[in-house]
Amino acid sequence: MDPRIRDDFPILSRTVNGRSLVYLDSAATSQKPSAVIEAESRLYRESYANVRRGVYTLAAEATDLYEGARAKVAALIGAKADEVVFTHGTTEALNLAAWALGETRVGPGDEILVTEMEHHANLIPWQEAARRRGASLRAVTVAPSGELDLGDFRKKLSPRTKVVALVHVSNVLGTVNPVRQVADAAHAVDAVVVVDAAQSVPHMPVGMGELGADLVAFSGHKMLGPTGIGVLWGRREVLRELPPLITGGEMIREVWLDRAMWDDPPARFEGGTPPIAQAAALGAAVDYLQTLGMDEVRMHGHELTTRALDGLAARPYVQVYGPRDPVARGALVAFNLKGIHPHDVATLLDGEGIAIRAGNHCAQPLHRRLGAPATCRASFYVYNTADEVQAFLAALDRVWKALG
Ligand code: C6P
Repeated sequence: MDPRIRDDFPILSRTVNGRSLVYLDSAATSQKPSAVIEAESRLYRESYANVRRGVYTLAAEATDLYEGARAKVAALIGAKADEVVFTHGTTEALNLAAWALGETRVGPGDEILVTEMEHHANLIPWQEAARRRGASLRAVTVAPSGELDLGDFRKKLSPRTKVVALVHVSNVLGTVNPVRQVADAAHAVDAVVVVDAAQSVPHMPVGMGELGADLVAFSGHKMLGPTGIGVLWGRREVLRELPPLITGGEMIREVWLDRAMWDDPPARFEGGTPPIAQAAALGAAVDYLQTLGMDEVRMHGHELTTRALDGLAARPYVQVYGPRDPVARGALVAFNLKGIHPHDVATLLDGEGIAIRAGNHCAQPLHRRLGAPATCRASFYVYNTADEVQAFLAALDRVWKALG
């Protein structure tokens, strides 16, 4: 990756605590290039109106930008535009999936299968669906290697399984799960496959055809786009059979006083005024990523993660979580400094202008399995450099010297 792209990200030129900012928390949310900031602001300045409602010029322009963003997202993930539902983020997309599948596919005695490495966003909606429908929730074990225990998955998958919901890339372990393999087995028992792609779509080429899932969720803000917009992609036949979670304006075909007829997807799932400027900005983020090339984005993440993993492995005071092989990983590493609380590590790094995340990363059951209530996590994106990884590793040595 050409390091000159850093100039595209205004925030990277600021200092934090008197030092140059080293932002290593892109798994939480990514920074934004000027093109994205400008696209959002331009829509408000030049073409702002509500979408899909007005016949006047501004409304048509705003609608074109909104629908244009949908087409760009679809192209990025190898999908058709009408399979892309805009939501407010991964969490909302997964709540929609869990609610709608609960209504249509899950009943008393059925099972929903998740994994122990799920972010709460892909766990709690399924707990609720199971509770509401009198079904049970089961979880595939995570092996000590940080990978899914596929033997356990095969054992737990049965004709009672109606939904298999799993994360593509774990936001803690970095593990890249074999979604295709899981999906093929799940489809063999007629289960619907839902994938949380919040940490994969921003970092690697992900084609919906090859992935093999039925519903896939991700967020704009982790892929250089703004907050407040996300995506639920669904196979056309699957989306068509699902009821909406949010009802109201613009998601209906016809309304009577006592009933209503839903519109077709994606409009069916986009009740109310959608995130219009955010969609335009997400379109700009997709353009930016496409210009870099998703293969290049993945390679860069892989390079930095390899450096970080090598550096951490060389430090006996560090415990790393997740697969050792960087090829089996997304662009993030969770770790602990032995005997030191992760918040202390993150606070001392912040003193040097280095931003990492510390905590349970919204994955408490996984942390319980790891035997660590919390971890530190460094995550990388297109604007990070090898020098920053080096600065981070050197700062860890100073933390260890101070507190170890
Ligand atoms: N993980 C992290 O620091 P939202 O907040 O809806 O955009 O995304 C939720 C979400 C769902 N699944 C995975 C795998 C995720 O990583 C996230 C967001 C952030 O790890 C914030 S907790």
